[in-house]
Amino acid sequence: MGGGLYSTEKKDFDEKLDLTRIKPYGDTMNDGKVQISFTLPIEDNEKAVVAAKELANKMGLKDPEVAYHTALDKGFTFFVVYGKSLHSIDYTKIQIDAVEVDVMSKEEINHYIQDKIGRKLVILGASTGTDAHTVGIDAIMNMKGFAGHYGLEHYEMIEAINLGSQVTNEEFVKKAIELKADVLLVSQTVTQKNIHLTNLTQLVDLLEAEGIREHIILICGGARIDNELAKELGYDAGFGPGSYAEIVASFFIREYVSRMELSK
Ligand code: B12
Repeated sequence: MGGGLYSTEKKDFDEKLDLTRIKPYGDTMNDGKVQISFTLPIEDNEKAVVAAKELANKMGLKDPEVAYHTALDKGFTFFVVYGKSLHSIDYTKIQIDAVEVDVMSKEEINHYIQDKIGRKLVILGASTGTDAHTVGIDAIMNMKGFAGHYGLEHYEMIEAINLGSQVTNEEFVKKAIELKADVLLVSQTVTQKNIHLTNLTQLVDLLEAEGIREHIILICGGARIDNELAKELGYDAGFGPGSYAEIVASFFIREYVSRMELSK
């Protein structure tokens, strides 16, 4: 009888999860199987396939196989390579500086602002600098929100003003002063040789020069932003993919109230 439900046959693959030595999971635990893709500036032919395997080997993939290759243009070939990563990491040693938020519902947020602050909070947001990506800031701020989560414009106790994209830091700061904003939300899709990181720090410098940095809760977000990076750049918090209005609002209302209490 073959290996059925009651089989005692020894399996020829690993089944044990060891968090101190985790590896990619392909077909079975710890097999290290990964798939990577890249483009090489060479013609698509048999020699190119050997080149791609050799490169994958140097990247630390054992027994690489070219699963797919196609010419992108003259002199350019795209590859998908499958192979076995030899490396592992100790997951138990990883420490991250994530924003710890006890997420409230929209109703709880409105009540919290009403009870503890007693007025609407003014939230000003934009995609700043040259950044033309608006979908992220719209997801957090616009009435309909994102993936079934209403945006800040839907909250009665929040005055949400979304300036859209390509707003210069100067315009943004001017508007923040004019509207007496309590919270600034900056969306930034970090692209093109990190120019957007420079733009983020320039905003901090401008707020400091205007003497309003410490009176404002300054938050940034975007696909390549996390809390650690945001703090390094001088922000109070940073939010990446998977963020929704209620997560961000739960953070800034508590932050606002704790600052109010500290200044008493
Ligand atoms: C749509 C799009 C565009 C559109 C934007 C139109 C518009 N009105 O927004 C256009 C065509 C203009 C565009 C242009 C460019 N793009 Co584009 N674009 C995209 C695309 C396809 C989708 C982005 C998107 O809308 N995501 C959906 C939103 C909901 O996700 P999100 O932004 O991450 O937002 C979430 C979180 O990050 C967070 N969040 C975001 N902002 C904020 C702000 C705050 C305060 C908070 C709390 C949270 C938060 O909450 C959101 C919801 O969970 C992505 C690829 C992809 N599939 O992601 C590329 C992508 C972002 N673009 C890219 C690039 C390179 C460009 C260009 C530089 C291309 C070029 N060479 O011209 C230009 C730059 C133009 C410019 N001046 O900025 C790259 C960025 C690469 C990188 N990160 O290293 C990507 C990843 C494509 C790629 N794979 O190469 N793009």
